[in-house]
Amino acid sequence: GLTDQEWQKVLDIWGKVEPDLPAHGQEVIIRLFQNHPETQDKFDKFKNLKSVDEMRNSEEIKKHGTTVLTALGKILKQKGNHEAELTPLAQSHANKHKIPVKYLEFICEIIVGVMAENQAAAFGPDSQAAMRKALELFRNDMASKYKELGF
Ligand code: 89R
Repeated sequence: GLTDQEWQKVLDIWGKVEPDLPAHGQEVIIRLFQNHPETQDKFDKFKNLKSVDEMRNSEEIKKHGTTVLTALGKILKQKGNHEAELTPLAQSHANKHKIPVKYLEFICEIIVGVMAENQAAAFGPDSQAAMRKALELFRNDMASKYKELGF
């Protein structure tokens, strides 16, 4: 797990991201689709978007990015006691959307990268390390739930 200090760092930096959640979310989804096109194929609603320009102009991408980061923020705020949040998320992402743990790794890495660019001043090495630890915990707990579900 993370220490109280590490959780403090995670929630401090998340507090800086939150006022600008749609912009961060949009960037995360676009970069995910650019760097890992196989992830875009999982979305019926985004399959039609071909160019980065189309993605930038898509309100749906911005909306979905906001949904994803809002959900992630709720999870982070549980400071590891995220059982209630993870159970339905693991169920939908394993059984319905069929999202491998590897894809969760991709998006977590991109989230750290986008935060590092947008929050350079506040997101120092200690904060980055704490955020990576929190996202790793999230992924590990998702992986356990996937296993329970036989995915
Ligand atoms: C949250 C990762 C990921 C992450 C949500 C997160 C409710 C594909 C998070 C639901 C939430 C919340 C929803 C809506 C959702 O057709 O409308 O549980 N995601 C829906 O269904 C990833 C990754 C992929 C992925 C999908 C698809 C849908 C969906 C498809 C349905 C969309 C629709 C990994 C890259 C935050 C907790 C490919 C994470 F933390 F990992 F970033 N989703 N999702 N998601 Fe999610």
